Amino acid sequence: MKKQRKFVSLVLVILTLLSGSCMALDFQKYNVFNTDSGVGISSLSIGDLNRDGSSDMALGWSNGQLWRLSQTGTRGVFTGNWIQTLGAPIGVNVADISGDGYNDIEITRNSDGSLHRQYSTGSDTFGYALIANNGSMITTVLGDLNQNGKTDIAVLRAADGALSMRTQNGTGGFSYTLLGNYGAASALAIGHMDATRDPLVTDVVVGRDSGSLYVRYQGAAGNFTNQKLIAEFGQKITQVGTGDLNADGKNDVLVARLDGSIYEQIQVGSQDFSTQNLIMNVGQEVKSLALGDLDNDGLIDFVLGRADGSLLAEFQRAGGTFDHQVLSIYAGTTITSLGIGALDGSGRNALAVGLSTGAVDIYYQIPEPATIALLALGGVAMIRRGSK
Ligand SMILES: [Ca+2]
Ligand SMILES: [Ca+2]
Ligand SMILES: [Ca+2]
Ligand SMILES: [Ca+2]
Repeated sequence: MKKQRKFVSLVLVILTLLSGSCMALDFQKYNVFNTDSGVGISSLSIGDLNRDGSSDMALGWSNGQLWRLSQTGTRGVFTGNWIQTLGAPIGVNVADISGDGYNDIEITRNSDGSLHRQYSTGSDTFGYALIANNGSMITTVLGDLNQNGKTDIAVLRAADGALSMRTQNGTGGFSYTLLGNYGAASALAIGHMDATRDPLVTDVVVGRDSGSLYVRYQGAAGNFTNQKLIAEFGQKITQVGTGDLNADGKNDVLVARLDGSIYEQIQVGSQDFSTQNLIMNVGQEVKSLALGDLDNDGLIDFVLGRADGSLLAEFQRAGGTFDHQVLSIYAGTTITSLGIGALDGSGRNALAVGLSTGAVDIYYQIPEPATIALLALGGVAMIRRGSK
């Protein structure tokens, strides 16, 4: 009798899990790191940094320390290593920018706009150099900007909107090119923004403080003279991102305006982003934004950190609609940085969140229903054997 009740309750648990998972995605939250007290996380970026094939994280601290967190074989457990200190809040990006096939760390220092690098020199060693000094705060994005398959650096200086690129020469050096000036601007993204062209052609998106949104299209390799005004938003564009937001195979532009309005500019044809939709208004400034497929259904989602510390996920569904989910509320805290990537051995994406309190939290997807059912069936079989 007792064993039968156990079996029935197990079946009920399975049914509950299955029905619950249809509505909202469940996440398992781990606090994986904390800085020294009083020091915040200013940035994070995901990528393999110790050449073992598993993704790690570069972390920037608000006091300028650079750390790397390496994934272990256990979900939610990372090893932390200090790399260097640059004395002021820093931004970090992980990608191969030396051209040897291994990920490096690109670093920007907010106080003077200086651009630095730590090149991977071994399984867990790095070599430092200053790349350039830009004089005041910059935003940078990494991507191939001259159609040679090697990752370059796009640089936007906030104060005067000077947009430049540093293209890597494949042996660790960079060539500098000024692309244009935008006045005050800090929203920058890159992407393949004209689907009629070769996929290697990457374009640059700039959002100005005045609210103007531009795409600078790449013509011949590394030539960005062709600029198009896409839309006017009437107030500061705080964040931009690129990705296919309606599953038609063409990249679109996601825009966050200072008042919390989130828009999409849909690519409707070659160099044509004339369809604009307001996706939502979150009512406050968006402090951080990440695009990626957070639920592994093949459709690009986005996650944002609102000024009041709310962590919101928008899951793309068929037809280009979005399911809204509040993942957490970090009251009184700024969500400074977000990253989407595979951060355990499950092969499924997770969300990494960097906070002004100094904490780094990771939201892992709980196993999908099929996996739960298989595990549960194993459990049922064991109970049956035991009851004989
Ligand atoms: Ca690794
Ligand atoms: Ca390149
Ligand atoms: Ca699209
Ligand atoms: Ca998705």
